[in-house]
Amino acid sequence: MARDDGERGAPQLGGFREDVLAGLSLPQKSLPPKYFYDAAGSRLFERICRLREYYPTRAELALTKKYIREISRFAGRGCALLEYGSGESLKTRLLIRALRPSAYRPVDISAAALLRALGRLRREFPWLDIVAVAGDFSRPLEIPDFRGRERRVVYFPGSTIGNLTPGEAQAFLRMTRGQVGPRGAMLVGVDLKKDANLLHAAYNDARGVTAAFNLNLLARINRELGADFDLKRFAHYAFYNAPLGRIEMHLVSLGRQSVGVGRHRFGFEAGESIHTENSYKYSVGEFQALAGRSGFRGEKVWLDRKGLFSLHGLVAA
Ligand code: SAH
Ligand code: AVI
Repeated sequence: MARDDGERGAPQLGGFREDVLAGLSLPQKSLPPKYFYDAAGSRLFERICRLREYYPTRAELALTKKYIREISRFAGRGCALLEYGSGESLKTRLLIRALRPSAYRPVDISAAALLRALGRLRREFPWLDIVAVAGDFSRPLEIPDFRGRERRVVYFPGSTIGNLTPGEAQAFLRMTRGQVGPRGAMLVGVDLKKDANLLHAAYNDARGVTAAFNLNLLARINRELGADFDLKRFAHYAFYNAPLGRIEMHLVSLGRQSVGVGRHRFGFEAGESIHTENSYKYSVGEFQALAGRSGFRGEKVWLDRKGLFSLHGLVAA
């Protein structure tokens, strides 16, 4: 497995500490969602994907199964496949079976999730050239041996693009447009706008797995940065912000308190929150317009039977 720590060999922990201290110093405290995914966070996310209320994984899996022939005709058999935020590479296995890519390059910030996926992929596809890259896709990454003669296709499923702001999503799409070149393509999974009650349930599951996923961020800061967050004094809070078209996740302080992170202290008023994640929802037209501003043209779009989730096939404009 290749490891890319982003800043020329700087350890990832440096970035984590700086980002946490900077985020907790803002008037609206906030933490980047990429830090959810340590080994425990990746496991919790995999449990979220199997929850009754969390429809995106099931809907995307179902539409991928249903349209796999069209999807593989669009991407082209034998292409070189690069996946961002691959996690457990669940839907990817369907693509690999249908596409028989010449190479597969999964990229994820969670080394633990990548390693588990890698073992399974190697057993199931012993013929496939796989190099996993542990790194942060919000920074330039070196992808080993991706620029051969084959068509290059980037796969970005799961609506992970929704965790970026529209501006960040546009910059990310521009970067991938450069990576796939003029003959290349992109497959992007995008969660659709829908009834706010359905959205609310998906991010407030009855078993509290999403709450545990959210709170694990504080547990991780305690573990890795020597902080003293008292997890019982923070509560998971998620709601749909309709004007901005996004689910917001927060951790709300249950009382007035002060928390230490290494040598630094941060005060919290009762009810004050740390904003931990946005999950943007797009209509088909909104996402195609965003892709259009990023050097792509939306050529295909596949939806699940209930119209909950979309998979966009983008080509270079
Ligand atoms: N693609 C999978 C997982 C989606 S969860 C699916 O569809 O189910 C989001 C994934 O992106 C996680 O595995 C997480 O570790 C990864 N991720 C989040 N931010 C990242 C970043 N900045 N760089 C690389 N990987 C990231
Ligand atoms: C990875 N990402 C697309 C998930 C989402 O739905 O925004 C992360 C998540 N957060 C809470 N539940 C799931």
